[in-house]
Amino acid sequence: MVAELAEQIDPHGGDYDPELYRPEGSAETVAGPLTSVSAELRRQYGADGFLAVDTLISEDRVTGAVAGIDRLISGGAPGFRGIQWEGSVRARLPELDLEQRRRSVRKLVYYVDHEPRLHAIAHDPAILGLAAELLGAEPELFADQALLKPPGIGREKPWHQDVAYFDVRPGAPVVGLWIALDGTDPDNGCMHVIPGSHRAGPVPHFNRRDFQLCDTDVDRRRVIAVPLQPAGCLIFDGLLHHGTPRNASDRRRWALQFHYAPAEAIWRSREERAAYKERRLAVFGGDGLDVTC
Ligand SMILES: O=C(O)CCC(=O)C(=O)O
Repeated sequence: MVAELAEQIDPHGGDYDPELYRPEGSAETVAGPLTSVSAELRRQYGADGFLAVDTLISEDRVTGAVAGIDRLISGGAPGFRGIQWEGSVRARLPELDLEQRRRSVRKLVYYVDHEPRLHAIAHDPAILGLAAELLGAEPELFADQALLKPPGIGREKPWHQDVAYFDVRPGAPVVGLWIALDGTDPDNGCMHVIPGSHRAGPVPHFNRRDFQLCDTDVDRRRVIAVPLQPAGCLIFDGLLHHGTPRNASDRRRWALQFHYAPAEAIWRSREERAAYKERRLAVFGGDGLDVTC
């Protein structure tokens, strides 16, 4: 059975200047698996706003994650509705066969409670331990995504700061983990970051090709690519400027993304959420009313 074709079709996208993703180098990776964050790595994370780890999870976990995503896309998890399709397949969607549909999904959201293999990664004690060390507090998972950027049609994710999208307690630290399930490089849309950009704090975002930084606010001279092998991971501060170019290759580029914040920074009531949202819109801009990363 194929997952129900809900109306979650990506409304964003558009042409962009390739100079926005002309890296001046590639990130150096830390050897994994990483079981704790040394003082030196913590200093590096504080200064750069990210750590790139060459191998964070096991090969079995990668295989299981790919199988889990396949199951979600194929409709094997009754009740799961978190699929967003690439906008460019809108007209052809009803005619696509299963394999074509797999190559047409842009992202999956809020799946951890529908797929045990993905739940196990997001709640792995080693990963929670790293998040705790970087947050300086007990972490809580508050957002989970799989970003599939299909070959040929996967669009750019413009430069942004993740906390511009999240209603967490204002000023609370947020750490994101972006785990590659395939080899990633600039051609298939690997992560690009601006080291140290998180230190300047929140920057206004605007609805353009997505909810994003203004292209003229991107410091193009300091862009670094973060190519990763499968099981590699970018661990990054929620304020870090980052983005990914389109997948111009014929290769798959699947990734998981998990966001953690201190438990006390997660909203627990509608009133609390409304207050956090109001503050977020005041800081990052009113275009961000109903955005998802
Ligand atoms: O995986 C990507 O292409 C971009 C992910 C990202 O930065 C996000 O969704 O916030």
